[in-house]
Amino acid sequence: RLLEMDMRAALQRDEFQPYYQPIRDVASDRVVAFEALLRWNHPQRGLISPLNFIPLAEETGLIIQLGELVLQSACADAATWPDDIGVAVNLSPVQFKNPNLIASVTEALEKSGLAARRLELEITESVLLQNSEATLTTLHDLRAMGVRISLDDFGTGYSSLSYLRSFPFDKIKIDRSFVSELATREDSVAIIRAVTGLGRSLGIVTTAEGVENDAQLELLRREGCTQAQGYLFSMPRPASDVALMLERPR
Ligand code: G
Ligand code: G
Ligand code: MN
Ligand code: NA
Repeated sequence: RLLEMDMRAALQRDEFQPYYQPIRDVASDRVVAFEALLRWNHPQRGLISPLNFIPLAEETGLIIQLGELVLQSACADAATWPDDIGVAVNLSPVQFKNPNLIASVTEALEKSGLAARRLELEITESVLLQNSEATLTTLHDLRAMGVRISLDDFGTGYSSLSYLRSFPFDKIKIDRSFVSELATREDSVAIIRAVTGLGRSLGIVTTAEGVENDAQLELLRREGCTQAQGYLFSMPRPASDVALMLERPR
């Protein structure tokens, strides 16, 4: 079992690092961004998935430090990439409630010299669950800085559509559960069609997650989905492999 103590020690020993997974433009087949996905490189257990430590990090508040680390590293790494390549960072609802968030994003951009438009922040519906004034103010402040805001895991929460009215998101990330069932379920095709249509009407980029094969990609292309991400292109890999992922997109 992982303990708070282990996580604190691991932070000291620098065992956390973001991995990167490419996001491709479907029409042009080009890589347009990378999503930062946190990994714990444990000396005994090897790579630990965030599924196994983010909940504890959120309970203990360590997510603030971890989130800071991801944000700073992702901006610093992205600043070394070609300047038409963006970087997407996941934000926990706990981070989002932290009054220091705006300052921390500002600092990450200033220190790295990364243009704000190259940073995308991914939030899930749970951030909007309270739909509080403070949440919306923070989103608008981030947007005013030039940062882009994505709605992650779209379709898995409660009332997704109302969230699209509460804030003008730049991007909708279609949850991978819809993509994985494309070959076997007619209704998944209908859902993908509806969401990409919604994106087009609202002027919001749509990104399909969890794309694992060519049949899925072809269908997404046919439905006019803007971007695709998944094992078909690459697993998440360390920053040192980004050049390779750009050079050899498949
Ligand atoms: O990369 P992987 O599939 O193991 O990620 C599992 C989950 O952890 C996903 O829901 C992903 O959004 C989340 N996650 C990955 N990296 C981060 C991070 O840096 N911060 C937060 N809050 N969540 C992350
Ligand atoms: O919740 P979020 O969308 O941020 O999580 C992304 C998660 O999806 C990461 O844990 C990442 O490792 C995982 N992932 C990325 N591509 C694929 C894929 O093609 N198939 C599956 N099953 N998982 C994927
Ligand atoms: Mn994400
Ligand atoms: Na997702």
